[in-house]
Amino acid sequence: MSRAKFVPLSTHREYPADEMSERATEFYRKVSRRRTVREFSNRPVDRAIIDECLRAAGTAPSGANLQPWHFVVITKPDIKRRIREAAEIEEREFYEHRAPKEWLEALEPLGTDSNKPFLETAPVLIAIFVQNSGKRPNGETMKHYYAVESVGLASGILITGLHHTGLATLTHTPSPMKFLNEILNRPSNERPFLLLVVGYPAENAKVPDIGRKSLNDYVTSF
Ligand code: IYR
Repeated sequence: MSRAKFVPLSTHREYPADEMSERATEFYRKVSRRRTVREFSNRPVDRAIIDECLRAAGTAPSGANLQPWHFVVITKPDIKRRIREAAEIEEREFYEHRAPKEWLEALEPLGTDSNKPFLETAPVLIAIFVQNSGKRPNGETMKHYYAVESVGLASGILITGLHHTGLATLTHTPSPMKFLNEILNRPSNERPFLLLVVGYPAENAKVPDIGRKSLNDYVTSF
């Protein structure tokens, strides 16, 4: 016999058809204003806002509802400095030796390099970890299914929530990021997924002049 327990779906809302298209357009307009920002102000951000956005992230769908994510919120200057130092070591290696020419060419329009001052300037860093396994209540280890996909979905909601709130983000992926486990004291079943840089853009911040594909370039229909 199944041990599944069901409750009525009480949270779904339906809207009149014209309101549905307005809502879709309004949401698209809102999210299309998001830009990845690399120049941050040092203005502090209210921790309660970060927590609320993290609550939103925690609503993401996940494989078998195992919610295989962990978020570390970093605001302490000495921890940010250690992360910057470790990230820049990896990034120098990446830009000077490890990255194939093709990769560097793909990055050219973004104007990135191995200097990561935003890791200290921005008021908040959120290190996002994937838990490849977890613990049952009895302490046994259990596998997490679609863990990476699930954390990707949660991260997308987090980025969208922060943008909706009026904050800017940078999805930063120094590679490899194992140093985050050491600095942040995370266990070995957790793998760093993303280092999200969060804050207000610097005054007169600039972003690369790059575009987005149009719908026809990334959608086919049957
Ligand atoms: N991690 C490096 C390189 C980099 C890689 C990708 I893929 C980007 O979209 C942007 C940068 C860096 O952060 O500079």
